Amino acid sequence: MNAMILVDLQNDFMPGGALAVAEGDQTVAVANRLLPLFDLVVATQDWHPADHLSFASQHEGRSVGDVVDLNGLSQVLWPDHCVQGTHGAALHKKLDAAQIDHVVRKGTDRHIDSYSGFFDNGHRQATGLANLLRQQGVSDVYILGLATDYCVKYTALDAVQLGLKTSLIEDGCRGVNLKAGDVAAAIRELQAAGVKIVQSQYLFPLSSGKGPE
Ligand code: VGL
Ligand code: ZN
Repeated sequence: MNAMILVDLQNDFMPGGALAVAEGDQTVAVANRLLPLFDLVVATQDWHPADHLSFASQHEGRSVGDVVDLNGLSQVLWPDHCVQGTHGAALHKKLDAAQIDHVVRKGTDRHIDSYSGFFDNGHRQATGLANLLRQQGVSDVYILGLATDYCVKYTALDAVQLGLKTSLIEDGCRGVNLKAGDVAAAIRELQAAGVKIVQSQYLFPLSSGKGPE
């Protein structure tokens, strides 16, 4: 069983959003084109309470981009984003929602961030995504979305660690690049961890054995 994991294709990560990722909206067409290929499609949604402690606004004297200690974990401070129930937290309206089988929400606990779709940043709580994939007999996951250097990266690292055959669809991802080179470094780190880096044009049809793979 193959599953597609769509990471955080939400308005706040799109151009004009609160935590805009350059060209973030270009990932949506890639997603829509690929969705029919998959047995199961899961979308993650960053889903924060309004007072989430990853927001710089919750820390007096701190600014976006600062790094603080949050309950023993290093935490980058972000602008307020993906607040539960807001337009910014909604999935992009052009994403073909009819093809999404499950939505997994993360980052709901004020006290800890959750970049990965599987676990919070301290690996303390699971979101249920691993159980869902196991129940459905998924062996292979293909990941795309936002942002390459944060939520996509940690979702892919957890997937490999869980024993899933994991591919990252590189052209279906865009990154924050808080520091120049962050995206390239994330790709190298994923590759070293055993994630296969693929391009969407070579995924069709998924199991033909054709193409460069
Ligand atoms: C993300 C920063 C904060 C992401 C979410 O989706 O990559 N990045 N929250
Ligand atoms: Zn977030």
